[in-house]
Amino acid sequence: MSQFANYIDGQWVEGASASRNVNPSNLDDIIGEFAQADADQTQRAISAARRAFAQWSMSTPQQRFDLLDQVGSSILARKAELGRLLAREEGKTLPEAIGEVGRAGQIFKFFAGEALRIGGETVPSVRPGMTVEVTREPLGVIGLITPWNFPIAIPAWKIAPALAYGNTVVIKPADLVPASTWELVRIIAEAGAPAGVINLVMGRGAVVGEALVSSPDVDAVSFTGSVSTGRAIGAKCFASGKKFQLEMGGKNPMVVLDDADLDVAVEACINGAFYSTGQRCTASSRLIVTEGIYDRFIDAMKVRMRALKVGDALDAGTHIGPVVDDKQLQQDERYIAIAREEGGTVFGGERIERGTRGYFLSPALVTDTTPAMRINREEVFGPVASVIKVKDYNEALSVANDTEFGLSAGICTTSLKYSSHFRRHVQAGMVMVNAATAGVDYHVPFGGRKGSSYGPREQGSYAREFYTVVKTAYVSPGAV
Ligand code: UN1
Repeated sequence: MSQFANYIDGQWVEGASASRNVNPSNLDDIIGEFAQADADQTQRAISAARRAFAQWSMSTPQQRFDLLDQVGSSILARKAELGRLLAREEGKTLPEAIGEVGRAGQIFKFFAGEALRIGGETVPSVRPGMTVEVTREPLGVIGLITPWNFPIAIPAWKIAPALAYGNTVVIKPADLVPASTWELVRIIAEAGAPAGVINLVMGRGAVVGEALVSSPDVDAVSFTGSVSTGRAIGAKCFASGKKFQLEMGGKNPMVVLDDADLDVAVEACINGAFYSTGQRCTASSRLIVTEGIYDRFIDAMKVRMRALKVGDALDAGTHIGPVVDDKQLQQDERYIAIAREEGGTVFGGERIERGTRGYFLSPALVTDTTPAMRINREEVFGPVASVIKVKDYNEALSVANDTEFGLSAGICTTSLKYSSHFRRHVQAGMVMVNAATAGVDYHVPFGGRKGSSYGPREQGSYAREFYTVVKTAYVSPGAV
């Protein structure tokens, strides 16, 4: 069986121990043994990143462009193979996984260009003879902590801007799915990143994550994951004076109005709620439907849901892969049970047997729910969507905003009036009109409001807000 090592200061280093990466579609398929770093090894990675920062922060935009562009090309050239690995370790379907790898490649291409576009401003001073110059500088050593649901795209959208703007990186991928990030780091190393510029420390949050957030040598932490972990990380970063950025949960509403095109609405809801096994922080988990279309919508959803094939992520024709692991499967089932106890009616949501041992769950639609029920307040992170019936647009909007989250929101309507009003008044970082709440572009800002996010946006040119620091210089010609 393969052994996958940590990458520290330009060297592959065995971990203090190892952990097994298992295919959730087939528990007999072991992807490999992955090194587990301890606090000491994590500290060595941080020190290496600190040493490398001196040079990398002074590298030319051309050097950064060349590295990131090469990484992007290598990822894109290996899209099919890396997609297969990703589908095997995480359980999203092969087309979804290949799509995610493609997105990672494009992100590196985008940030290669950004390295050339850092720029700055020169502003006339209010004082005679003085000039003011506003520039951006790299921040330092960035600690990255990434989740299991996008094992290559999320590491890519944190590593690429970090390096493009002259920072060095220590990344801890999710313990459950380290293989895709391991391959990504190998690609970056082989593309010629100098020793210490990128470091990989795999292992548990309580050990590696803890060492990253508490080290005084880490200047900033970018985290994507759950609300509880994110808040704990934020508190520790604040206490040790680090800059931090948190992308956390969602309870994203999808409003379906009477005037919606029914086919468009059903497709958007099926995709947003159930694709990628609903394991996206952008998933449409609350379907808010006005009464005139309600019955037709529910009937059409059930017809579409019956036609969805749940199965092995690698099988052609699978629409929904397995749940990522046993713990998540139990959480999905617990929420389905809670929804029933609170008065909901559940369609689907059953464990399914397939030819292999895996975590297969049919998609669940919970009707007869009210906004106060836990199924409408807490993130499940599985193929489970609830439906809330409302009278009209106004009630739909107020239910949509009745949540502590604010990541993504959608509306299906043919009305310009309602779609315009919704775009302006829904409290979310991203709004989709006649499209799923999940599945975003790679070159525009990503992030949410309220309890979903903290700190500047990720992705697109907005990423520079987090990955650089601004310097304001006052320049006088001196005595003339
Ligand atoms: C998408 O919907 O395309 O963890 C991306 C997540 C998000 C990424 C979603 N950070 O689900």
